[in-house]
Amino acid sequence: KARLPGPVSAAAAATASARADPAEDRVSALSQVSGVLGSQWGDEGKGKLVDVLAPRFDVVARCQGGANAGHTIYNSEGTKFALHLVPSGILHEGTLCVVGNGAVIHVPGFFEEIDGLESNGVSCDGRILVSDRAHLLFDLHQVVDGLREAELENSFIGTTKRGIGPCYSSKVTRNGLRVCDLRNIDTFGDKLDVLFKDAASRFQGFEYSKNMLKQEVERYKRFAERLEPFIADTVHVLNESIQQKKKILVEGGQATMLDIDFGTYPFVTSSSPSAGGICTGLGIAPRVIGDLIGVVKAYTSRVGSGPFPTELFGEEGDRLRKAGMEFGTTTGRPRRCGWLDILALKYCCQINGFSSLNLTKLDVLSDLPEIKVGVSYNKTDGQKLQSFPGDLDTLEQVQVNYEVLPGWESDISSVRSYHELPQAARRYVERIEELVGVPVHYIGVGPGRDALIYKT
Ligand code: 2SA
Ligand code: GDP
Ligand code: MG
Repeated sequence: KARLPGPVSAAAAATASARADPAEDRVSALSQVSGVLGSQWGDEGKGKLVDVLAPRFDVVARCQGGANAGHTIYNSEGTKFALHLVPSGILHEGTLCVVGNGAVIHVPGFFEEIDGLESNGVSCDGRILVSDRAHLLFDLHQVVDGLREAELENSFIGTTKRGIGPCYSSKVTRNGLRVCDLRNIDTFGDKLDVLFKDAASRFQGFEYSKNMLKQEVERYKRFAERLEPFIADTVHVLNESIQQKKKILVEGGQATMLDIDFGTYPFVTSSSPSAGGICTGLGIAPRVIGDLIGVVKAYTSRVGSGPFPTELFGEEGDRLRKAGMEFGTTTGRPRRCGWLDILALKYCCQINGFSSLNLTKLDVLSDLPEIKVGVSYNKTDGQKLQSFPGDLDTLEQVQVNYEVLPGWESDISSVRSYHELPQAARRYVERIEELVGVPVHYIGVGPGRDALIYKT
């Protein structure tokens, strides 16, 4: 059975012993329920921050998305881990990891991920809870994802083909299967048959036979047994933990610009990666949520299709992609790269009410003689837009107004304190703070755990 957080908060103990360091004090001061959310189009480096903060929390919880997410973290020995559904607190023994009701679970992929972690010496036993209310994502959803993308031809979304959209579609259609359905395998087959038939009636290329259904049910009988120790009423566990003054860190997947409501629809994911997704995806009340940290790359990347006003093409884009090693953590796809977009970032800050920002990958800009920042958009008629447009036709045609800031042209990857950063780098950080109106508390200067500056 999974180990629930004990009566004495591990995070509180760690907090007490960390008091001597003012940077650690900042982390210790984070609210009982805090969150780390993406504030661009994903891959800002959320996983790294969660891994760094996790020792100060009792629980790390995912509230939305599934194995489309790719969170790359490194342990203190420099071993790389690419996490998908498992929360980025898993490397810290004292942290309980929760996958909430708002996430979608591909059970075979989940076990593959656990097996990979275990073979790298990370014990997952009793350390991960999966919500009984979370929806199950089947291989058939992944097949449908591929068929949908093919059908869209040139206007494909550029999904990760992990079945995310089709699984959330089943959820909203109300014929989806949930983790708790694994406990009643007798009716499981009938329910799964409905999903198979749905897909077969919608897509000509979808193969389906009674034998396939039978095989899938048999497979899931075995999975049900292995999954049982992970299954919990996570709404109860999380709310009890809150009552017991345990600290909970929420790990967002994807980002607000990919949010089903606020993102560049339809080029979005099918969940709510912004603040609202925390309540619906975990079953905790809005009033318990305290600090939300927005993670923002010092430039911008996007993987998949859709508008990207500050995108750089040719050599400039290639340079950022190479320096930032911008390739999908889940699919390996090259990420599109461009300048930081302040209008989009301000929009994300409004939606989420970030208390602070983690500016990541500042080191990637080190070679540049000058750095551009997109500060506003003009419409085709020359009028300045007052807010981030919801209408894609408008967004696709905007002209971005840039501010040009001097680069620092020196390696900052070993800098560990804010005042040691070159003046131009500090100017860049402070200009972002001025433009957005939210303080930058953390600055990433490399992928490793230690490559983080606490701006106090
Ligand atoms: P989906 O698969 O239905 O969620 O795809 C819909 C859009 O959401 C984007 N999306 C992502 N964007 C950035 N990073 C993601 N995770 C992986 C990573 C992506 C990868 O960490 O690199 O490996 O390619 C992620 N997941 C979903 C997706 O590109 C579509 O634009
Ligand atoms: P996430 O999805 O937001 O967790 O981000 P990903 O893990 O998909 O992508 C971020 C990539 O940047 C990963 O390979 C990280 O190891 C790396 N990274 C994170 N922070 C920094 C940083 O400050 N500097 C550099 N150079 N790399 C970073
Ligand atoms: Mg990622």
